Amino acid sequence: MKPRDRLRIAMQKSGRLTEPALDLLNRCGLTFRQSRDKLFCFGEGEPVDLLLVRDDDIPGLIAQGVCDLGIVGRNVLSEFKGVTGDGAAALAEWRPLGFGRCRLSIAVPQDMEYHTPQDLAGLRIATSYPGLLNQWLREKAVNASVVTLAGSVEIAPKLGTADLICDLVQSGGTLVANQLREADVLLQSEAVLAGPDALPTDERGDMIDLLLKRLDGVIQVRE
Ligand code: PRT
Ligand code: ZN
Repeated sequence: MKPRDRLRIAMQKSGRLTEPALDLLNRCGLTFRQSRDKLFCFGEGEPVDLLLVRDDDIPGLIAQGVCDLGIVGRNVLSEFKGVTGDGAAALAEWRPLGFGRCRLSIAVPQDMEYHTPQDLAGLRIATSYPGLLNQWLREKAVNASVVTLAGSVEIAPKLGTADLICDLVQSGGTLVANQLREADVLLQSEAVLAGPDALPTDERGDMIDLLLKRLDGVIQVRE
């Protein structure tokens, strides 16, 4: 791939992370010519542009070198790293960003007993995070079957396609509405600045250093 002289950051086009991510970049002194309907947002002052995509595509875009950095949930980054193995997965979490907080949890029907992960043996667990769930089950030496669903995971027990779920939880409202309760936590998540393990050594590397310094200032002021 041809080296680029402008930094390219991938972020969610439309979703929970969009507004807070833009707000954070603005507070780092970065402004963009707004073209929200488009894929690309051109930076006005500094040589930094945005690529607006689905959050699930962000780790892959960084791994392929299409983007230098990305703002994405730790849940999405960790799932990508686990599933793709090494090589392409040489991605790092450069900074936690303090928004988009949630957790990836096991949730069981309200009347099901749960004391330890071993209680899940032989059961079917619906999730959109098969990589993280399988890793956790392996660590806990539990033999359960993982049912991968792209969305609406919380209705799987009611539909009978799974016995319980492993999904993102924030307020817990979705679980209550579906007669489920949080039983165990696999991962505490928030939005993170993701990038390659080794940062570029050209002008883009200098730009990333500057951005990290500004981010640290902004995050410290907020804490
Ligand atoms: O279109 P695209 O693929 O980009 O968007 P998306 O629908 O996949 O993502 P989006 O915008 O829903 O979430 C983006 C990121 O926000 C996630 O990857 C998480 O890192 C973070 N985040 C924070 C959440 C939540 N909180 C959250 N509550 N992502 C999803 N939820 C969902 C959860 O899946 C469940 O359905 O909200 C429901 C639970 O919320 P509570 O409050 O009822 O517990
Ligand atoms: Zn998504």
